[in-house]
Amino acid sequence: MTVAIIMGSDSDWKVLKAAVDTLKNFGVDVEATVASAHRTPQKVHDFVKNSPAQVFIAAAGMAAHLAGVVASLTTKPVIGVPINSEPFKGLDALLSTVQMPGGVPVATMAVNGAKNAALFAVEILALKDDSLAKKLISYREQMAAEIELKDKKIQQEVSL
Ligand code: RP5
Repeated sequence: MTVAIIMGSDSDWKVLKAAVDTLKNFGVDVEATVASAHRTPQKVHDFVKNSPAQVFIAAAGMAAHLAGVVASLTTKPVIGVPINSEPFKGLDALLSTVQMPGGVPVATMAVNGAKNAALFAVEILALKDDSLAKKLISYREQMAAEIELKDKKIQQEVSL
């Protein structure tokens, strides 16, 4: 398994599915599990210590300590995804995830930024994988082409 996704609750899955889909589209092996820094700390510990993954994505909402705890257990790159939840709309999770003490970094994405977490993981893996690097270039080119199409449609609307 190349990328491991850990989410604090099954309620986070609706956000994390985008990360799994994106990684699969790039042909990257991925596994995903529910494990909570607060509710199942031993499971988080055992999972991280036993995982062969090269990159971890850790996602949680509210007092989101999961990514930080995962980072404390490994020297592999950890990408944090703060999850939007009531009543603070993800700001609580964003600050809990991003404000790591010096020495234990977490690469924190936007609130609900699961797709970018997957892309960032692919970028890390692509440093040592030419075929993944080429796929990333194609992905960016396709994205730019789609924007150009959208721009053409707007130009048509404007000139009507
Ligand atoms: C966090 O608390 C989870 O990551 C989730 O985002 C949030 C709410 O969890 P549930 O009450 O939905 O299980 O630990």
